[in-house]
Amino acid sequence: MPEVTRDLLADLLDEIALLLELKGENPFKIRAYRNGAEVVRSFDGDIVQRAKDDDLKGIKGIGDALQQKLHELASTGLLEFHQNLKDEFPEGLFELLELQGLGPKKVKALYEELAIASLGALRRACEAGTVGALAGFGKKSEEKILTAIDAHERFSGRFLLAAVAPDAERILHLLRQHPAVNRAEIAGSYRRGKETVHDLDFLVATKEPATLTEFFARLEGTQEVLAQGSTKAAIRLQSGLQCDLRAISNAEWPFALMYFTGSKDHNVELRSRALKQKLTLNEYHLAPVEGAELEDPTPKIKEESEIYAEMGLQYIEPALRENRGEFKAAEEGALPRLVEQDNLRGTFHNHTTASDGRATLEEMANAAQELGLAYLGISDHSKSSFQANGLDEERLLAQVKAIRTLETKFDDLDLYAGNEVDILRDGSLDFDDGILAQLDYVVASVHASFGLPEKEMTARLIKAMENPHVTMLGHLTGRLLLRRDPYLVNHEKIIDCAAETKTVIELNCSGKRMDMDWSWWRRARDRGVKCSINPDAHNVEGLQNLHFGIRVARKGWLRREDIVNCLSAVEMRNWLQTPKGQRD
Ligand code: DGT
Ligand code: CA
Ligand code: CA
Ligand code: ZN
Repeated sequence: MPEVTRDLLADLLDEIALLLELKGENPFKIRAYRNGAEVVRSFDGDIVQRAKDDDLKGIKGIGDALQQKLHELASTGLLEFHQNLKDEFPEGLFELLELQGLGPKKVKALYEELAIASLGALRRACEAGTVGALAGFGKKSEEKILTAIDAHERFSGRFLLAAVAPDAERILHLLRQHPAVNRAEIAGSYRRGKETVHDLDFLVATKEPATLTEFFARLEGTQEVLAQGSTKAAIRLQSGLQCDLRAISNAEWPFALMYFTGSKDHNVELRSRALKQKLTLNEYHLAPVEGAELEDPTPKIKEESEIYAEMGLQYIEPALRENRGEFKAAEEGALPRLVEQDNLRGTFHNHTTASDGRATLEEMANAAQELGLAYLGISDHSKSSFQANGLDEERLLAQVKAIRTLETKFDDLDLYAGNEVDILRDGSLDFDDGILAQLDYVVASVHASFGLPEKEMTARLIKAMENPHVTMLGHLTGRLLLRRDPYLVNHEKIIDCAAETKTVIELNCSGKRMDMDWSWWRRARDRGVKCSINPDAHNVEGLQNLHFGIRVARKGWLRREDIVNCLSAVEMRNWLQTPKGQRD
């Protein structure tokens, strides 16, 4: 039985709503399930236990039918109603629902009119023009569907760092607790802090490799054992994520850790540097090439860092191992001292129930304090983001007042009143300067008109950055990882303008964004642009994403001094009070 969690209950209700929509059921019934999912997600209390105990009476938004289903699901891990509903449709239909822009109504039409129930069939039908001929579709939506299928193929099989982290750390912990394990680590893209990963690469040093592959194949949460041998195993988790295990000896540990951490490009360069020193380097050892006479014998290597030392290099942190200049810097002793988790003092860009957040101002402030932050900025949406319940002038000013009042109740947490103000199509802002001047800071973001050509989009952002009240640029490209491509912007020009206007660029570390991308930060840093690591939190848990933000900042070569929210509380107050153009 899968572990029953709040998310599982809520997701299942959402899935039922979707299935009912596919069936063409009555909209009220569908809405009841959607609402129910929302109630479960935000319920203040142990909803799972109450569902198990069949104690859901009187919870607003959960009627009799839902109570009974939640109880069945929570107590057995399964729901017959859901299973039966699902069995009415072919499996491939659910893949179609994952396509961007293709809702249940359209999927239903494609299935009923054209018997399309797989991505392949849909692609062929679009290419043959049969979809465009269908009522409610047309040439344009046919093209859109093809683009969505392309995107789906490009993204499929990858997972968000933030989404895999709980499983990753859980399994790592179990491996480390195993009595036969000397060392365990997750190598690969996860260790390098990539924002998405294809699979997880576990390594253990042990004298009993077969015991460990056996143990690994039996881990809880495993859906399928893909391979199990004497030193290697691979499993697929219920989430679909593949996990590999390699069991090696203590002596091989540093070499295997280096090799399987990658990246491949980094390994290739490292190995070719070894060869120039008449050494062979692979996942097992560092040794003289055959027949080579070396002046100094290669010492016994126990740690990964000693491999780099032996090659005359500074230790290269996993985050930097992408062969993007780290070797040259390591050779010159010029690697940056990367920012660390506990350097972070506060954060901006967080939402509350005033717009589309799920936690109140008080709840967010309490959570920030519990996390040990010294300051918290609140920036709800502005009025043009009506889909997100954006604030108008009046509500915004009332919120500022509420923030000022609440602030007096905290001794060791500074609250800052900001706004995530929409950058309108022409680059003007959603509030006039008189309003913006009353805020402590402003995050400016694009939430509409994504389709502008690069030149116009860049000019639009530049115009916003030139406003003296705009403290920082929010989620630069609007990308949603694995779902929506970035809109077109000229990063070089934006970075130059940020440097000139002293506009901070946000590293939006919401798990699905990680925007601006890590690959641009080194350039920004070298131009003197500052970064603000912001979780774009829409609930209390969202603040936890700051951890991932630090990992990605490290990947972007950022140091503590490059990140404004590493400033102390006092420094931050001064910084915000300094006119934008005079900040350093
Ligand atoms: P991923 O899984 O796509 O997110 O990215 P990685 O980097 O985790 O890639 P993965 O799991 O295929 O392999 C883990 C590491 O193993 C990779 O970063 C470097 C090393 N590796 C794999 N294949 C090769 C190879 O053909 N040559 C070299 N030099 N290294 C390899
Ligand atoms: Ca991997
Ligand atoms: Ca792998
Ligand atoms: Zn936003």
